[in-house]
Amino acid sequence: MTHQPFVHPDEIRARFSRAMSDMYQVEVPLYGALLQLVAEINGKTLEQSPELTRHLHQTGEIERLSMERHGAIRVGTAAELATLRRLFAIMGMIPVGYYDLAPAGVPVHSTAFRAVHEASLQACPFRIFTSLLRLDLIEQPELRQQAADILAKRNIFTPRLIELIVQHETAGGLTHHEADDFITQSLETFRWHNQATVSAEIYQQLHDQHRLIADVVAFKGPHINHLTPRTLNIDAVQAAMPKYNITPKAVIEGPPPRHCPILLRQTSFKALEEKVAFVSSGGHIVQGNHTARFGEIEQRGAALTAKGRHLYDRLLQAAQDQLRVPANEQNAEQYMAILHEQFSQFPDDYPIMRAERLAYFRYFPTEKSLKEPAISVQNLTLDQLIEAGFIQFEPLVYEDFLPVSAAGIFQSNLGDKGQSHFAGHSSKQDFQRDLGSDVIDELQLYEETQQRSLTACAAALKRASLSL
Ligand code: OOG
Ligand code: NI
Repeated sequence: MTHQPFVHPDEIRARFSRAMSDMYQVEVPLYGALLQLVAEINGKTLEQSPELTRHLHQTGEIERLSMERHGAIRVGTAAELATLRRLFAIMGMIPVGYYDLAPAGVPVHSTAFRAVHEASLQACPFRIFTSLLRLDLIEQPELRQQAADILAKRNIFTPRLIELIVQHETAGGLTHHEADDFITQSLETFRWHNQATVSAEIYQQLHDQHRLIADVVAFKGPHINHLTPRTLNIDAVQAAMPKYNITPKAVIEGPPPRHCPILLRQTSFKALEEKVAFVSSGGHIVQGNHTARFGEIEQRGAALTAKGRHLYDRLLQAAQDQLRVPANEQNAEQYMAILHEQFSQFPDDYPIMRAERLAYFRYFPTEKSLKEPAISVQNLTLDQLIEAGFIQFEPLVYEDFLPVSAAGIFQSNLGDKGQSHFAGHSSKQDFQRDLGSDVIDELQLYEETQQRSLTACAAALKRASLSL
């Protein structure tokens, strides 16, 4: 018997990411318009900034820029979440991080399925922010039970997709033919359905409890609710959106603009009102609307250490406390001014951020380290090697999400009214039990990538090791 080679998970992920983007452009044409705007502004930004262009070449990010995006879905049951984990594993996407959004008034908790090694991230950085609805936060017991019953009846995966997941688990990979089939079949899970699975009355009850609950419970599957390309200048895209007839949310989430970007800045266009058919118990169709799907953009910066993240969280909280009310159209300018003021306390210079251990970096051997006799560098520390021009460094890109920002994105697309927080306790354990595995600690991943780059520098300098 001849052995068919397996397709690399990175390749399946890259193809899946493209297929999702193609499908979403057809489903939500405004997302296509947003992509064009982002590509135009990325092009201009690169022309105007040779320093940024050099940095993107050095780290290889230039090659992943146009294919970079994330998406988001919301599921209703533990079984759905656990099967998604097995589905995403086929594409090398592993659950990283735990995000509890209940304190911000969104009844879900979430993880991000993504590649974890820098080489895989370089091949395709596609991530899916995946939320599990917390039915335990629905107040009325009857409605809670009704929602659970509706969810228990649906099956969000095609039979062939389940076969392929099992095939991957038993054989250890998918052949070309199977991978093609997998992409076609998995798109079915994330497709939009313009027919609800419930009557208009039940939809309304779910909606009155929380719009998000209706979005998860009333439909056949976890439709992709947005996709997000990476922009090099989020302020420019935000400002240009209205000219393209795209209405942006009031403020950009995350840190203020900086010379040395950190973490993640995000903004979105408001979710569209879409026609939905509801089926009454008598079997006739009632037309209605549902608002859930939107487009988003993100600008990524340096991954922060626990210390840097602590500082970020503190300054963001201080800015929000100072504003007193949630940021909106009326106070957007004031909020940005406050944010700017607060973040003057966060060093905006890579060498200082490195010296103060606020961010993670990747280290590269320079030309000089390849030419000079290795003997002269054996006893130098990392700082001395940098000083002497043997090693250079670049910030490591943040590959994850931010709970406060995510809540802001959810909120702007769910309408601003509604509960400001849920009292239920945070439950990473429950989430991991439902997922069927632990989530990976993202800081550990950044630490490992940073260390691998130091090990590569040590090898180039013919040294046994090199540490911070
Ligand atoms: C997810 C919102 C969070 C992000 O980029 O922070 C998110 C959702 O609306 O389902 O995608
Ligand atoms: Ni998003």
